[in-house]
Amino acid sequence: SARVSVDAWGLEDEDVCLGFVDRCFLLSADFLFKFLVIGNAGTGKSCLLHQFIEKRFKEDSNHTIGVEFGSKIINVVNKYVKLQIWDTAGQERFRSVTRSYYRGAAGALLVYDITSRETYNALTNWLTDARMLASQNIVIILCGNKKDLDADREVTFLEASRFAQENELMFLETSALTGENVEEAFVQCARKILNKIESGELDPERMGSGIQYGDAALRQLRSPRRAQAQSPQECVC
Ligand SMILES: Nc1nc2c(ncn2[C@@H]2O[C@H](COP(=O)(O)OP(=O)(O)OP(=O)(O)O)[C@@H](O)[C@H]2O)c(=O)[nH]1
Ligand SMILES: [Mg+2]
Repeated sequence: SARVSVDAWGLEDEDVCLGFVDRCFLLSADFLFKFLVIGNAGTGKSCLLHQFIEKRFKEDSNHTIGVEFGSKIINVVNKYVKLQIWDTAGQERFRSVTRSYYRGAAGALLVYDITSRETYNALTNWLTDARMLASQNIVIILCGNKKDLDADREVTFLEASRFAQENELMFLETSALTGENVEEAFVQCARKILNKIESGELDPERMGSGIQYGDAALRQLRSPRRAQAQSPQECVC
């Protein structure tokens, strides 16, 4: 079954849960972006998400079963952007479940482990899936995680940056352990999406864009001065 329960909300039904979550998001943000975190098992996807949201390392992280969910508001180029982030299981046996979450994602972190060439070699397959199942326009940042384990490195920075360039990906090496470049990865991806919206390359109103206007943006459209005075404070929920 492709259904998952999202424990944080205590809800079993995926549609009810997502509807509820989306309404909460839209109260305070200018935009809502749907994000995915994908890549082989054990590369540190859940730890990256945890570090981004909680600002600390997730000790004894277990394999993700299906999909987990997190959200955070960030401020990028004077816009409040709510990221709705789906952290997927890397294990092959969950692939059919996780694939059902790709649809309509605006951005993705594609994660490999710099100490494991196997996880790097799998990137092409993950990319094909993301572009086919999410959207051709999905903005992807490649994250070479476990940067703190430089002594055990199996993939050089140069090699991965060439791969990123060839495949039109942004690229950072990150460490979910130390927190290095973790926030940057999410923010750079969101900034690129905002740039594409501003240049007209991405249309938030297109079905399946993975982007929604938040209430803040709608308020601004109706009453620009009032909305500016009521800019939301940074909050995390
Ligand atoms: N040294 C180091 N270890 C890390 C880092 N990120 C994750 N780990 C470790 O790598 C292991 C796997 O981390 P997870 O975040 O659970 O991996 P995952 O990609 O979510 O795995 P799946 O859910 O099975 O797909 C754990 O033992 C973590 O402690 C990092 O940046 N540095
Ligand atoms: Mg995980």
